Amino acid sequence: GNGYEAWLGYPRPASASSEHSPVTPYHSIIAAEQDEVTGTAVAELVRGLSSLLGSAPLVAADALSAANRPCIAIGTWGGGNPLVEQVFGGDPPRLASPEGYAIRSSEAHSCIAIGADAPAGLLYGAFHLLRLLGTGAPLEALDISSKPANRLRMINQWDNMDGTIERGYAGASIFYEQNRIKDDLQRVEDYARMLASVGLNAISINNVNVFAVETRLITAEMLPDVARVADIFRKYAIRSFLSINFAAPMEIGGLDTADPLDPAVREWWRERAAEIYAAIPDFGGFLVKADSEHRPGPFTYGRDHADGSNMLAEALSPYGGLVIWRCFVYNCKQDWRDRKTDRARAAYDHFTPLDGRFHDNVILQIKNGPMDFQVREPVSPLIGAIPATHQVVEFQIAQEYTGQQRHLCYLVPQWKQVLDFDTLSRGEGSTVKAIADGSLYGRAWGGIAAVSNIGDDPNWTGHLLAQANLYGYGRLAWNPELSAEDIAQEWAQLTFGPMEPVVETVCRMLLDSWSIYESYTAPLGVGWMVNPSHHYGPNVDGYEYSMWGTYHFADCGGIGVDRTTATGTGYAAQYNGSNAERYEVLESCPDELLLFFHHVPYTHKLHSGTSVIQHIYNAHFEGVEQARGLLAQWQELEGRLNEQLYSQVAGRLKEQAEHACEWRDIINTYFWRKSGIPDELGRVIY
Ligand code: BDP
Repeated sequence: GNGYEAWLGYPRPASASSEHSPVTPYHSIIAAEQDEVTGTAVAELVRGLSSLLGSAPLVAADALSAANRPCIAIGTWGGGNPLVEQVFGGDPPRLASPEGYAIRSSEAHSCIAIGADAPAGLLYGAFHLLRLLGTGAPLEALDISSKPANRLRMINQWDNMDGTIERGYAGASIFYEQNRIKDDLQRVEDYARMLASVGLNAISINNVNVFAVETRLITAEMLPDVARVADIFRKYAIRSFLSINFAAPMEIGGLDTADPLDPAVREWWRERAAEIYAAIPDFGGFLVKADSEHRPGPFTYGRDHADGSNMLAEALSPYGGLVIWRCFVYNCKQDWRDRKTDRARAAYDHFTPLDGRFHDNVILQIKNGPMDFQVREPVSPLIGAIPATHQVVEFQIAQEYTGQQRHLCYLVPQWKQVLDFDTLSRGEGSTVKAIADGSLYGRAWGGIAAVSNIGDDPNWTGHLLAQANLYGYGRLAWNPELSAEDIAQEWAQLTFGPMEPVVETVCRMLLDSWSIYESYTAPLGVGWMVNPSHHYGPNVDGYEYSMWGTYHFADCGGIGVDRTTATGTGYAAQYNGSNAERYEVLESCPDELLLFFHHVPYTHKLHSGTSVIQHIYNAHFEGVEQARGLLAQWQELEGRLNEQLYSQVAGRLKEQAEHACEWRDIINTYFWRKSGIPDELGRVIY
């Protein structure tokens, strides 16, 4: 009742009268294999069915008497489950992935069979079937096969060992307290279920900013505890990774350098790798933030990021480990008076010259936009610009700049826009998703990573509806072709039960929410009008005269960052062909990114026909009305869902509507003062 079960509660339809009620006749499970992950798959089926049926299903190793049909049979091809073999016949579907699965129903055998090449596929197949049951989908004539589009489907925890979470908006860490890994890891196990249920297969368990204590996670002192965490994730077919501190050889190794070309440093990392793999044989590898925001890195020694990552890759390679190296590298001591230095350029400028130099087990992780997870940014031009390098795209599920899980902001539509973007890097059809999944350039590794939005709040995400972002991220990482609408609907059905009008209302609210948040915050792609450091709430000049490279350049004449080649920073030229032209030229630049690329007078007319200044006023007034509308829509549902869930969300929506007013008034008044141009409708308070 408090949201803890998230989308895995499979609520037994209260009103059997509901036309969609998922009444399942499947009350037994046949599973012949004994391995750990298959065991998890069976246990999940048992849990899900128990709650849907109201009583535990029977589990048996071989075909049961006819009286126990209909049943669910689950097993790998050739794994000895007679029913799986009968249902799929001698020629099972070719899944072309150890994580793929097939589900087929057979009336003749009175059975639904889940088959796969390997146990991980069975786990994903089991969750798929539960999703069908939980959403009340028809079960006759099922013939499904599915495999993940992306090989790496990763979650990044930004948890610190003192129990805090960098950019965490839902309580404290579920992994750590008082500089130790917790003794009780029940919540970690429940989290592993959530991640596996949406198909995620990798996790880094500590913040990318690795400080003193976390540096020691790779030492004998802490590895037994890390192994306990990895043991849990392994059951759910999830590989564990650690973020490392590039200066670890000095900070904990007693060396006087961390130079990646120094033989003693290389040897030190090899020894660490040996030690880690002795404790965790299937350890995933390292996630690295280097030379970024005061973190150490190879630049200190005059080396580049290929030298740095290759050194770690060499240490991990005997064990099949990966180095996931972040491209969030920029100078955070920029001077705002220098209009030619542009933080947006940095990732591309640093990494394109290195293409082709990375070892096979190095993957570059690229933030979706060139700046930093703003509500609106163009797609990072680095994606597609390093064809000879493995790359994964990084999203932020945690709503750092999108309302911090106090405001509703369903991010799946934003992520879809990124994944569908055509980079034109190899002509038309060079979409981000085809680059991320490795197919466009024939890369062996690729995928998607995202910063988690969970903490130890009872409902995991603070705002209950923010669970939809975690759910949607996983579903999209598995299959980027799913629509934002379908994902929203699935999530709402699984969370609240497949009943109207709850599902319809929740979906509408989710789908409208990104645009609502955008409309009352920083306008037209300019970003950054937030309070420094914690990043919540409006602050018009908070970052304007600081060193972080995050400016809007508003003055009495106009606003926006000139990133054109002719008169600006030249960032727009990092795009290919017609993308570059579209952004360079004022007339063709899309309204929503106008101020990201151009500095324009307030009177500049948008494609919509409205002037920039009037658009700012209008959008902020409309945004507030729409935020109030979210609350009103939710209030319509009072009495139709669990009281605790209802009031959790109502509380957040009320706060959102109030804070939206603060955004509106501060932003609008600021621009009136800057521009001296009043609101045509006379609404703005001076
Ligand atoms: C920014 C966050 C900062 C992170 C950094 C990163 O404000 O806390 O450490 O990104 O991604 O969004 O490394």
